Amino acid sequence: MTLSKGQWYPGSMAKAVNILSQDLKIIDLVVELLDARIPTSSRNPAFKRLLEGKKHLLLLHKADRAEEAVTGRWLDYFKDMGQEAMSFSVHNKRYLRQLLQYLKSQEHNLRPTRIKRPLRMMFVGIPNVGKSTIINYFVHKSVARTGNRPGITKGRQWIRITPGLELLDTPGILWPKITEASTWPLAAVGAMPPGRLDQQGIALWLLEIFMAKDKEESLVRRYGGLKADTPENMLKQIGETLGCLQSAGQVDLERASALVLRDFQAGLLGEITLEEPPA
Ligand SMILES: Nc1nc2c(ncn2[C@@H]2O[C@H](COP(=O)(O)OP(=O)(O)O)[C@@H](O)[C@H]2O)c(=O)[nH]1
Ligand SMILES: [Mg+2]
Repeated sequence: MTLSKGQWYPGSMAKAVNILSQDLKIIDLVVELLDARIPTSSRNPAFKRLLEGKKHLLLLHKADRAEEAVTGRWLDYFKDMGQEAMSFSVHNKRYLRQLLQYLKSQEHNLRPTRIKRPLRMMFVGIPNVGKSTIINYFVHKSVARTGNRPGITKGRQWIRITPGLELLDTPGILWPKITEASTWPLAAVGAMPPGRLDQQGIALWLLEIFMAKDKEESLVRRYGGLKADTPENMLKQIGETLGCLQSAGQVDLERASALVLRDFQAGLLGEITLEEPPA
């Protein structure tokens, strides 16, 4: 499946890159959010180029939805690549403490010695990866907000997190790079508008991963006893259990697929990581 980004996202990628490059001029530290369930597909490779020369932390966000052991392997992978990375979830205070600790340590490492001003940071990532949620957390925590100042676009604010650290209240957004391999992972986690997607294809792909990972237990917990040998049969059984029937008594696989995806996105199917680090 090859698709132009314009079919999925408003605005052009070139414009998004342009806005981000402007913002980056006044930023010292960039925190790039990835979805811990799909670290490969949720990363736009263009960020890497744009962030060259900047202090750059990767956050494997929504770690509460991913398998902890696999997230650990991803962190090892990034460490081997010389890229700083941490796991994160807004639902776990431990992660919040770790991130704050990291940011405070950077305040001292990075603060320019000659020009005394706070360290300036921003969050970047693809749509729906959790940027607003994490910024809102800091907005509520913040000790002060400072309005328009030279170097900052009208309508934007710096959120003072600590005396030496300010956060831009507007995230940097790039659309994901949509390839054949990334379409279903992005769709599964809800990072693509669902409208024209092949829901059945995505649901079957998801069920196949649950089966390959021996995680049928999570499905049974939600849908009751399942005795299926293939993703197709599993989807059919789930449809029967949920009463997704067409008039002729056939299972409505489209509706069953939509419900499986909804449950997965609502976190009702347990923790699962859909992409492993490269071997
Ligand atoms: N499970 C989980 N969901 C999260 C977390 N952070 C954000 N979300 C959810 O992810 C969705 C998208 O978040 P949002 O902040 O709007 O993403 P943005 O488009 O990057 O600004 C929302 O439904 C959030 O509730 C997290 O740590 N764990
Ligand atoms: Mg947002």
